[in-house]
Amino acid sequence: MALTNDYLKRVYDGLAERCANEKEFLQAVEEVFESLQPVVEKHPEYEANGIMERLVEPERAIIFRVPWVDDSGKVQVNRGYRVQFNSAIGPYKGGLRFHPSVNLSVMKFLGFEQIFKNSLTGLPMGGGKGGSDFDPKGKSDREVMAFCQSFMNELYRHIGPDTDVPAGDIGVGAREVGYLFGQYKRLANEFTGVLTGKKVGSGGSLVRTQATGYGLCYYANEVLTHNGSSFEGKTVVISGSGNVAIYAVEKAQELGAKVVAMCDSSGYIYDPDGIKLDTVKDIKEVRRARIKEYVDVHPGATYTEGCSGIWTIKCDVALPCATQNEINEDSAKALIANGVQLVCEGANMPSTPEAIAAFQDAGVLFGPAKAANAGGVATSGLEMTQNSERIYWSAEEVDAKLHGIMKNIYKACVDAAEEAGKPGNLAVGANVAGFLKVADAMVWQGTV
Ligand code: NDP
Ligand code: 2IT
Repeated sequence: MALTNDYLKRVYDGLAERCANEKEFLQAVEEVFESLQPVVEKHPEYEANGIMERLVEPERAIIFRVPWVDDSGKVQVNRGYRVQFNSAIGPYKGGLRFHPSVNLSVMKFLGFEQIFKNSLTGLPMGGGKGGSDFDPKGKSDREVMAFCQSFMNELYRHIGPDTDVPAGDIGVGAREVGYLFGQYKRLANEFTGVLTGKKVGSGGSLVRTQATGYGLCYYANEVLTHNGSSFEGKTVVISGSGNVAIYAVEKAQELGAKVVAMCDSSGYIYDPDGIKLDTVKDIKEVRRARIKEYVDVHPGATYTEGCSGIWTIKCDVALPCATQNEINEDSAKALIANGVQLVCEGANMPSTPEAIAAFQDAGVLFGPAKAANAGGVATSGLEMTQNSERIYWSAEEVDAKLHGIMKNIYKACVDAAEEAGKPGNLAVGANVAGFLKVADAMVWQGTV
């Protein structure tokens, strides 16, 4: 689909010229704009208020030096980012990513997506994202701590429980959030809910660790059940083997599916008898080792170098949970040829535009990232509520709220898709439903 609406085309073309090098950001904006054409035509007040021009420009983007000393005594320097994209409906909220591929384009695409995702949760959270090109892989705990403390030495002046509340993402888990939180607490002399994903007992919420993966399966389950199907007996492929992937496997198995493959950035494992998650947790969560070690413990499984081959494995349901653009057109075609029924995105923007078009043309059910992986940030929102109230909810309470939120998001997507004249198109539904709330708040607040 191309942009035919004059206003959207003008704003997009201007952005493409100003941000010519930011290809991931432009990809995310184009996908949202394509969905919003009927909405912008129906609501002339959005053009009159310059909503789209303002929406694509972050309210603030901070880039900073992060110097730290490695174990050999050498000074290292990384680049830190925090993109505070939109605060129309609440304080900026979104994760921190530590990965060598991090650059301004990646930060801006993630921050932009976060605006609509957070809006879909129904909780009062604006959109933001941050991170660094620092690679925690292979670093000692002391090096990771030194980096996190230096990162927070700058970040702390830009965040706060009512201003901006970061959390984890790729390369940022409980260990990193702990070092970041400790340094914030020391600098600000405050124990507040300034970060989410904290350790349970130190301000963290039960179920936050599991929330993105569980929420993804709750959403996928809604899609399946509303299409006369379920996870029961389904063969599932889940890419990645990090936080999102591990808890997606756990919930999919609990719902009766057989998960046969997982991967890391080096390669993928295929276990036709079903993945033994305890082994994966031991390799990834306890030992921070490589997924290929799985086959040493389970000789019936195979390991193949390279991760894109995972999409050639026959499955009914595919849950990409690693990174952006991990499913290209060829991978999408391989999945379709093997009879995939549902693709539901755990990672952010894991399918290229060509892959999404291929799924839609083939009638494959498609759950877009903004909706399907919103359970993580939704539970971060629940952590913020618990911190503000200075109480903890039980695991059952948090899980029930998460489940309810994912059901509501599914319904909001279905209703908005219908309203936009694209019944059943959950990608359009997610963009429209997420956008309307933010756009109306921006109109209400005037030109700020
Ligand atoms: P983790 O760091 O825990 O795990 C990331 C996994 O993806 C690892 O297996 C990693 O392999 C793999 N991976 C990362 N980058 C690449 C790459 N460039 N190519 C191939 N494989 C890669 O991160 P999360 O599980 O937290 O995040 C996974 C995805 O889910 C991301 O897109 C993130 O933005 C998204 N997400 C995360 C949420 C959360 O709450 N954590 C919430 C919503 C979305 P390796 O170890 O080899 O690097
Ligand atoms: O992409 C995401 O939604 C996240 N990494 C989680 C953000 C959060 O604030 O919990």
